[in-house]
Amino acid sequence: KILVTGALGQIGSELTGMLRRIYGEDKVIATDLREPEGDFGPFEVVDVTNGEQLYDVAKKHKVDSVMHLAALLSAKAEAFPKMAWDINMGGLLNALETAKELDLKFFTPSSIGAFGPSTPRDQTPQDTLQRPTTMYGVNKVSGELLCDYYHSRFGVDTRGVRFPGLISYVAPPGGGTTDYAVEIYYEAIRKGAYESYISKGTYMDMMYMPDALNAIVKLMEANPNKLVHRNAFNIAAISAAPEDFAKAIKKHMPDFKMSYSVDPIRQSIADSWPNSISADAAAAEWGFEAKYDIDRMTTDMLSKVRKKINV
Ligand code: VAH
Repeated sequence: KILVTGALGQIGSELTGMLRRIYGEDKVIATDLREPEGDFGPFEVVDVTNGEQLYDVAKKHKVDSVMHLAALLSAKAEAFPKMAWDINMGGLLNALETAKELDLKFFTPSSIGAFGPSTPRDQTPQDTLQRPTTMYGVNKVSGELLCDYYHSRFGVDTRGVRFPGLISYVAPPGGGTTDYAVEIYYEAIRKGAYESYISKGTYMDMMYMPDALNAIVKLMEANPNKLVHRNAFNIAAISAAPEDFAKAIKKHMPDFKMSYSVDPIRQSIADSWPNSISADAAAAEWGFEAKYDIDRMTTDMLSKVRKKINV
């Protein structure tokens, strides 16, 4: 049985559905700060900064794995750095303590945000300098080290991936820097135009949600003896700048209009991150591969978003 924290978030909402399809609805306990609307399957309200509550729910449902996704993303963390530390690090420590006490398998994501301006920018290697300049990045590097520590010191089976910016249509991202790459599809359908808060020529690694979800399941099912790394594996799919999304959308909507109105805060975060990262270690150690390039993703996103806002 698997406990998911942050189950109503951008990743959590889709991961919960996928895990239930694979392992069975009653095998996945979804948790989040607030009750879901409508029928959502087995669910518990959990505030990950309340360690006792998290432990009690994990024990009550006799889970054997934790997928810890509850966190503040980069832009929100930069606006509320103290709160970000409390949630991102306090929540992680509570989840790791629960995993240690109950001997649970453990997944939590890191991010390309775990790298900083002094990190090699292109095809960033798996093992390299990590001096991020954002609170989110500090949380992600600290989280990677904490998860490795719980593995080496207490034998917890902790595993993680460094996610690129994730693009999806089920639940919106909240407070990220890469959210423009999701908004652009909704605005293209709604208005045939998008004003990007990230400037032209700003490359970041991006990934379509199906590739991200497959990576999580594949890593968690990988043979632990083959893992040289654990927290956290670089994974990558699409290195793109805003104009690349506009170009891909124009293949379907020739009249789509792209404009720019840069947000200095999120631009400075984006500028501190790599242009592209290397997924060599993930491919070698557990067979990671991405299936969606920007054109295949755009075709799917436009049709799914059109259906969702039933245009
Ligand atoms: C964010 N979507 O923008 C997240 C992610 C790599 C970006 O960490 O903060």
